[in-house]
Amino acid sequence: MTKTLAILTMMIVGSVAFAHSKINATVPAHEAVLAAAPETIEFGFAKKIRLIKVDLAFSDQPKVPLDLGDQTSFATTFNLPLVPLGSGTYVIGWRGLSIDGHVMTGEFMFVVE
Ligand SMILES: [Cu+2]
Repeated sequence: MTKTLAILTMMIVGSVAFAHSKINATVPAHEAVLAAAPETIEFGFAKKIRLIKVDLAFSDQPKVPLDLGDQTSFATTFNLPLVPLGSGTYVIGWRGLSIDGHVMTGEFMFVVE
């Protein structure tokens, strides 16, 4: 567990490229270790962005896209339902557009024990 977490953390720190509006806060918090999987994930930005895509990589499984529902307009906070998959590592990747049309991407992750 600890080794996996360390490797993932390095991967995330190395790949995150924030431009424009930085991600403010995520629920669960980045690198949180939880007793149970959350039913929703939430993430927020200092300035409005428009989400293009959010996906979930669960442990060693391939990425699957998450349903954005009606959250496709410019906003500062997004809240998406999460299908609980049990114990493992959840990496949430997002891609969005800033107000000026530039693409922004990022990731955050948490672990369910
Ligand atoms: Cu720009």
